Amino acid sequence: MKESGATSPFPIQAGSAGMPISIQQAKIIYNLPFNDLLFRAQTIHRLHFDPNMVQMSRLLSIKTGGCAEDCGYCSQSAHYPTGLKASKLMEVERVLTEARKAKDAGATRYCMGAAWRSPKDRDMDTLVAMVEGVRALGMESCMTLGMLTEAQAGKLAEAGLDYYNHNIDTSERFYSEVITTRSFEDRLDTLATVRMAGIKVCAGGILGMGETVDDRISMLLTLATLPVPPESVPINQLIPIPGSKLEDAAPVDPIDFIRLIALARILMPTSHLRLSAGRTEMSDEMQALCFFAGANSIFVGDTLLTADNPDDDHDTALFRRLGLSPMPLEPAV
Ligand code: SAM
Ligand code: DTB
Ligand code: SF4
Repeated sequence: MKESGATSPFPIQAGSAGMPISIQQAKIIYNLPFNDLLFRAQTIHRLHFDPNMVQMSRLLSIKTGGCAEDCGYCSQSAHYPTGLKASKLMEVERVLTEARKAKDAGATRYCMGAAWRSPKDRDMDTLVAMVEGVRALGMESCMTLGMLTEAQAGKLAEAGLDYYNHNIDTSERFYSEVITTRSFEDRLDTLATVRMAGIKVCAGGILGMGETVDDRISMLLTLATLPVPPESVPINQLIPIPGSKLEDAAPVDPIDFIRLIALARILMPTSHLRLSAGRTEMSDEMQALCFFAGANSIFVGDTLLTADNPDDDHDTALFRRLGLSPMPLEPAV
């Protein structure tokens, strides 16, 4: 049996690294019969990854709440009455205690997030100590701190920061519907600064904020056509936060979500694709289809930054049911 001919306008590798793809082509791929789309995504996935291995990251909010930005989805923005209590930057030892626990629970990457528009220079030494401490534990380090200057990115790179997370969140067109205190261009500028500093890039977005399917595809194309595509691509399903601007946003159709994961895998064949926020609302069957479509990374542990995530027992059982294993760290070169 072969893939239905009428729906195969492009070779299986269309859109993979080095082959530019238009929004029209991406839409045709996105709209393929579901089985054809997933078959293509899984075929590409297998060229680059062990299909039964999933990378595990653990998040910690090192500075929570009171953020000056007005991101409409966020529990931590000072612009919305979300009821979240703000706190100061955590002490290094507390962060490292939590990182040790995450390592013992199987996470290989430790992601530290701060509710900032950008870090203050006076906090850089503390942040550097956190990165050095996490790396000394033998874990990959990741930070997400908002916009960075070249000097700040340089300091984090020198400390050994492996990844910087900075999401573009949605399409350029829809961006200002979600956030007004910074621009899509600001986001791309920071991504370029991070790349120039030699830090690996983690950049993705959120589905379920009221955007169209075209917005979602456009977001993926922006990521896939960066001068170097992100090594890590988190795809979040909106966790509607009571009090936030997007508290009543309509949920994403699960099939649309899985289609987008498949398209992301086809457009960014060698990136780690993370099934990020929103897994508590996804059935095991939906997550299984996301893994089949090419997702190969998750956040583990019962809390993301401020919101709930499936607990370890649930994920362990899910991995057992699906025959998945934690992806080991690649040996450092
Ligand atoms: N302040 C930094 C920044 O905005 O880059 C870092 C932290 S911020 C919480 C990291 C990312 O988490 C956001 O860019 C967004 O994509 C995701 N996120 C935040 N709140 C979310 C929610 N309620 N549901 C889904 N994803 C969310
Ligand atoms: C990403 O794309 N998702 C993570 C991480 N990068 C920093 C954050 C998800 C946050 C979910 C809402 C919360 O916990 O407050
Ligand atoms: Fe602040 Fe980041 Fe939340 Fe936006 S997403 S309000 S920048 S913590």
